[in-house]
Amino acid sequence: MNNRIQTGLLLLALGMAVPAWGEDPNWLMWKGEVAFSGGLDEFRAMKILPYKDPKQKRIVYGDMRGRLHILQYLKNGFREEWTSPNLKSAVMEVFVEDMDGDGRMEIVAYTERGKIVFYDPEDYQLIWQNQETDFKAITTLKIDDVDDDPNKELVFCADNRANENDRPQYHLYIYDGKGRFQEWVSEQEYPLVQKSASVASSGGPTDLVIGDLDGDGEKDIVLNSGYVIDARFKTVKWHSTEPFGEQMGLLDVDSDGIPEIIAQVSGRFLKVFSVVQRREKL
Ligand SMILES: [Ca+2]
Ligand SMILES: [Ca+2]
Ligand SMILES: [Ca+2]
Ligand SMILES: [Ca+2]
Repeated sequence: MNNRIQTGLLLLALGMAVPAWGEDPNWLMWKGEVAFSGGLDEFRAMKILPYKDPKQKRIVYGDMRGRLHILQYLKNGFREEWTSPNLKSAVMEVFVEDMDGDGRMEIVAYTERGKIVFYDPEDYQLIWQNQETDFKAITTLKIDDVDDDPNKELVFCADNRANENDRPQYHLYIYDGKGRFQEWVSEQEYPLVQKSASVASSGGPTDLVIGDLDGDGEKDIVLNSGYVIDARFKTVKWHSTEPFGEQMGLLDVDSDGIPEIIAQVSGRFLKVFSVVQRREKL
């Protein structure tokens, strides 16, 4: 989760107005012509798409039928400017990031069934997509710079079982954002085990956040299944027996210079976890 979204989540939690991705708060108001409302600015599969001409307003979103859409705001409202080919399963999330550090943004999206695509936001050409056979599913993905090279990385959890009939095997992956190759995959599996009344069900982690959670100067990857993994050395820093929540943000609530995990459970309630103290902070 990037800092802007973390800030947005916090402000939302505090009941304050949420700025639009940290940019000009009036941006989303379309100068009074059209207003976003409800949870739109929290949606993961919808982003504002900057344009060379800042007067041009565009939005990119992915739908659950597997297509990306780009809307352009003209005088009288939105016009659909482009639709992607069918990506074959629900779009989980859309990002607008400069993955290779060349100063130009790319549209990055991933689907429920494990397809990752990069599109050029100027001419809408496909820049890259992964092999269809790579993954059975991707359950969460974030973009951050977690190593020494200046490119951004894709950090994600994916089910890489070979056959549909095998049990799911959720591993953590790091892909280089420029070369778009696999830099690392965890040996360990990271399932999310959820216990309700009597049954325990297992799936993949549904959220991850990245930050230095123990103050050693190295970024850590937090999976909502309860794992904190050093992004450089790939060691497990903490395994909480309790999952953290469905959605997470990072905030230093006690001003010791090290952020805590703010986790949302049951769709709205917040818990705070300290990685330093390896426990829920009460
Ligand atoms: Ca770029
Ligand atoms: Ca990097
Ligand atoms: Ca650390
Ligand atoms: Ca702290």
